[in-house]
Amino acid sequence: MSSKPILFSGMAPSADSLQIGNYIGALLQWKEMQQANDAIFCVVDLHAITVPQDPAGLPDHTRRTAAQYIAAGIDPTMSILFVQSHVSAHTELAWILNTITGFGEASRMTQFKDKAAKQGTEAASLGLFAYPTLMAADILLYDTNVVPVGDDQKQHIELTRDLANRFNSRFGETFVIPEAIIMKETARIYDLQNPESKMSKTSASDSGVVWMMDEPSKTAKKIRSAVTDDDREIRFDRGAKPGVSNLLTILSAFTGTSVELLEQRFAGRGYGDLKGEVADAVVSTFEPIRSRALELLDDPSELDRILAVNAERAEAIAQPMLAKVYDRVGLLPRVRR
Ligand code: AQP
Repeated sequence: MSSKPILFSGMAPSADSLQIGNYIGALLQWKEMQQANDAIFCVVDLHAITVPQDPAGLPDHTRRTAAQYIAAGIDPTMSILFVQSHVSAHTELAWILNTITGFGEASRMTQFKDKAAKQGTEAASLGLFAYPTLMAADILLYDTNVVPVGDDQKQHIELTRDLANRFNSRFGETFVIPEAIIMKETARIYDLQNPESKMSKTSASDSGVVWMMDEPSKTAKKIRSAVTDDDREIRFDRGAKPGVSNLLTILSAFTGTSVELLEQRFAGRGYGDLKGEVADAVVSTFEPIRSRALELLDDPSELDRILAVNAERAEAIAQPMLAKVYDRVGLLPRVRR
């Protein structure tokens, strides 16, 4: 690696396609940041199994997520793009971090409370509870300087920093303290049918989610059916006009035009025009990404080869860090015969 800052980020393979929020909130930024940083992008499959999931679908979800990273512009020869479970140091470091994490501080993580509430708190797993320490391990293994995340992840990065500082002061200087790069609230995309809720891969209903891997005609139809309001004015107002504001955010992200300029351009025009332009912008961006991802998925052994090469690159950094951590906490090294 060079002298550039080290960047780490990831997404969970929790569906067979990424959605438009993942693209705007993560992939688009990752693609821009991979030039100025030594970037490491992970498909965090071990995070995906912290909630109920279908084991038969997971390998496919994992390959499809990796293919979509590449198709959207992540270069797996420049950046490192790998699957979390392929590098065992992640779970091994997570265990060490669990031993220095307070039960009380882990209990304060709001994402756990939200995700646990979705499935009934009694049914929530210990794995879901320990999600933040696995995430801290993902980040700390690579001497990460920057972690681009949505603002919902801010608390997890704070915990990661606390754990790194705690470990360093208890066992000696070991970890780099990472900084969060918090994506702007304007980069948050809401469900098209329920514009008060965040768009999610695992939304209860499919009708408000725009998938990167959907057929263009399906995508256009969904956008044309987006919920708006009874008013006729095209202006950004998240509180009063969540649907229209969401469409403006999407169009702004896909065209690089500011929301203010879009408001001026659409003055006096109807919602149909706005939806039409959003649909055109999304379809023309997603269509080549979808085709490229399908091409990559047509040759799974080549995709697996890329992931294997990248797992080796990741392991070459992670394994020495884990060995250092084991040494610092006093674990007796295994002698290889
Ligand atoms: N609606 C969104 N708007 C902006 N950014 C979003 N991200 C997700 N949804 C939106 C960003 O995409 C990345 C995905 O991270 P993840 O897969 O680990 O989990 P997530 O944030 O919980 O994403 P989903 O799509 O909602 O997945 P599920 O349904 O599995 O929980 C993050 O960088 C996130 O900020």
